Amino acid sequence: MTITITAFERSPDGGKGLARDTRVRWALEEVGQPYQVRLVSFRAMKESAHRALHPFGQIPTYEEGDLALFETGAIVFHIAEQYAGLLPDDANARARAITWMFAALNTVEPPILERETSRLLESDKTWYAERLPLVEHRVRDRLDQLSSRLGDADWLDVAFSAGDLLMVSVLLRLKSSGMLDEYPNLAAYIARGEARPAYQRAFAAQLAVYTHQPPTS
Ligand SMILES: N[C@@H](CCC(=O)N[C@@H](CS)C(=O)NCC(=O)O)C(=O)O
Repeated sequence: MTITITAFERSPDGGKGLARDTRVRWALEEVGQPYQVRLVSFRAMKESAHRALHPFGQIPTYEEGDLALFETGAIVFHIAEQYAGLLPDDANARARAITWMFAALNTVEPPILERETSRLLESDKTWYAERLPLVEHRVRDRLDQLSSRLGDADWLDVAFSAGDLLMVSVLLRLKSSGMLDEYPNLAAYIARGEARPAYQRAFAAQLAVYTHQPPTS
């Protein structure tokens, strides 16, 4: 059955791979499943046809036969359940990998997103300079904890899993912040993720969408 995902027609990150379709592309590349991409504009994302797939009018979505999914975590989990390569067979190791998926999206990503939102939408506010260090402190708290837990290991559990895929994807949001320089083991962990051939293919595919389009006036 053909798998179709949605992605930005024009990603606001200019092809840095931070839009969440990259996570889904990466998961599909890891399990070796071909997929099609339907590009959507910001306007189309808010229209009823897309909202039927995604109630919040966002990307990515995932369609496969009668099944339509939204929420990257759920999509990556579905892919990991359907195809071998992203979750271990051992029941306990599998449960731990799923735990890391939730940890990436529920515990580590929120302060990182808060920092991004603050920088993007609040920099003109009088209280911005006072608030940003507080927000960055919350990010560092999580990075400290994650860095301690990872230690010298290559991956969060025994072998690369969907938990690492989501954690690396979340941490990549901080790449341009300079904050990761304080955590050499996390920087190396992200680099290991980025070096995976499946990530490289996913990154190249999302970048091609951007570079193949003429710039807007
Ligand atoms: N929790 C959702 C978040 C989806 C999300 O924020 N998508 C962004 C792109 S990465 C989007 O569509 N933004 C445009 C908008 O919200 O209007 C997920 O993980 O899929």
